[in-house]
Amino acid sequence: MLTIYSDDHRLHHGRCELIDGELKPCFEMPSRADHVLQRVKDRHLGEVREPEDFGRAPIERVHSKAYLDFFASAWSRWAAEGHTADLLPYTWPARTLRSTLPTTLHGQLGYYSFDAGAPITAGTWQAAYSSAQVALTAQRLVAGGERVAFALCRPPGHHAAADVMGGYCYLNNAAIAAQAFLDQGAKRVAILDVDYHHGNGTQAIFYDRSDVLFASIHGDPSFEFPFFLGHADETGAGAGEGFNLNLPLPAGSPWSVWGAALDTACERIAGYDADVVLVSLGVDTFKADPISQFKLESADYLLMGQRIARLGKPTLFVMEGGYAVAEIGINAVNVLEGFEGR
Ligand code: Q9C
Ligand code: ZN
Repeated sequence: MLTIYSDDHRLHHGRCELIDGELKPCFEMPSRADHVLQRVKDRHLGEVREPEDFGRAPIERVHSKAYLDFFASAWSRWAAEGHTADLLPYTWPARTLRSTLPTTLHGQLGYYSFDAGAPITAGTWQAAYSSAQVALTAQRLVAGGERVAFALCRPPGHHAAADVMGGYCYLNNAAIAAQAFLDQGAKRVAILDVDYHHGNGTQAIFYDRSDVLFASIHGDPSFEFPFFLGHADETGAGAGEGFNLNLPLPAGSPWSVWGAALDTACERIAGYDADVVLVSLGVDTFKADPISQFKLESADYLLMGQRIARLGKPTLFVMEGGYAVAEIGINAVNVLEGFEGR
């Protein structure tokens, strides 16, 4: 299978995040993508290609223009104030506050984010823009007849909504690719989100629509980030009622539990008659992941890929999370090798 990859991901390297009351080096780091790319090469998965540039138009099909303008210019506004440290939000329009767009940089940053987990550095916009182009380039290949492609995206995307960043995510690569399939003539796209965390951004983007089925298996938000979305009773709204499936699982879930949820998700997807399946591929379900609570083993990822292949659909894998850096390549590429029946 073809892999799309851009070195531009290196332009995004946040310094630190707040974990348990301490500032720690960002778990979402450049070496993550390096390890995945190295494993793709070591296992001879297939050709690795640079992304094409489809411009901002396909990104604007998912994200608001105002949000993109803010994100693209935030670092230069920050630097113009004389700052060199990462730009991080610290005030959000929660209940009791007004959610009108402020004029100041920090006011706008709070308005356009939901947590302090998405630092903006000098290269963050370019890295996120290229990550979206990686997804769009892989999307074109699948739309053009490839059975499968792998978008080695970094930074990840599934926590980002139409005008909100957070959870290490800025542009929702999977949603942008899904919308591109629809804009090129697909009638139905299924998104299977296997990242350990609920894909709150992707859910929010498609929640009231029936042309995208969103199915997610994740740590129950009753104990896990993002806490405020991802419950089983979120089934869609309006025309989208019945086209959102959340399968929250308890902490400590091993493959026996996780794989059963995957069967449930796949049965729903099989009944949807999708033209294409898009997989938000996070491997932070791994037992050794430093910020997660599931117990999948490396060999389980082969089974994951095999099960997804049984859907028999054109499939686009989009890289999301996974923070056990030493094993991220093995686990991610195991899904792809399992899919190919290797
Ligand atoms: N105590 C993705 O996997 N906070 N994002 C973790 C741990 C944020 C994960 C805090 C986790 C975001 C794409
Ligand atoms: Zn995750």
